Amino acid sequence: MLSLCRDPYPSRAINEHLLARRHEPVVWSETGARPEWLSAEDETKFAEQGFLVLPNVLTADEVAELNKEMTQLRKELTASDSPLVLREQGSDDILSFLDPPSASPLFERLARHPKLLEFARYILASEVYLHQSRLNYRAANAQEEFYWHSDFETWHTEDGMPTMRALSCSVLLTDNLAEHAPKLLIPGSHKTYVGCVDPATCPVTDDEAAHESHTMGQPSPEILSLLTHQAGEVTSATGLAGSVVFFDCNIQHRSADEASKHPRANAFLVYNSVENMLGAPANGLKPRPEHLAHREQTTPL
Ligand code: 6CS
Ligand code: FE
Repeated sequence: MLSLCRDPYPSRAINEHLLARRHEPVVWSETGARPEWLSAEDETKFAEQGFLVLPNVLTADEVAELNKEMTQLRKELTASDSPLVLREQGSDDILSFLDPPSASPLFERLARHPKLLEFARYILASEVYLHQSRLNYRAANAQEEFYWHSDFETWHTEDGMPTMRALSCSVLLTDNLAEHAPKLLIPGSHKTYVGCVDPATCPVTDDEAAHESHTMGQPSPEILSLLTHQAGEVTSATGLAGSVVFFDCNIQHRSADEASKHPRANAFLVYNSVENMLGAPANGLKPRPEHLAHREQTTPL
């Protein structure tokens, strides 16, 4: 008897946007095993909203040390044509540096920060490894290019990540307050999976806000207004340098509309459960390179 292995989270090889119920819990552990520094209220906030801002995870000295390291890395990489360096569109400004732990013992140590690992192991109820990491730097007045999306939609479709058993940590290396054009989020949107049409086959709707440069994995304006209506608001994850913003892998987020006159930087670390190793990408896609989606470097941290 042939069993149809239907993908519960189809995307891009579909001819209209779709909504699917999330099949997995947000918090995989039993509450009893919660780290002593994580309050029941913060756990509930993460489960319900899909994100949590934890202040003062790093000391001012640790932040200063990481900023110094980041400046050094940016200097070394300015002229580099390495695929690990992503540049601003139309300029040479470095936008992101992929896999910073591979180039810097300081960022390698950051990826093993006890609080990050304790949170990830608790929420994902297993040992974890780094699926991807990047050092994001936004120069003052730089316009970001990310329209609404779920990272899980990319990681499931392009990297073959089976289930929603991964989470991201944005370690703020500079203040990230309202005036810094912080990332926007739709609270609660992590509970619904949005399958997106491929704009190449079905042009993105005339929603002028849809940023050209990042077109894959964009929900339709109708679905976005539904999710925003359910949430009651669009919010942003703000915090001072040294804070960590934890995100569920499936929360809808985008970069702010307006640029900021302040530079801002964060280390973005994606922890995946060792029970959720990458399989084949969807739709016959070729696997992305190791520095975007770890298939070999999967030793538990
Ligand atoms: O392609 C990725 O994996 C990345 N893309 C976006 C738009 N967000 C996070 C993720 O690192
Ligand atoms: Fe993203």
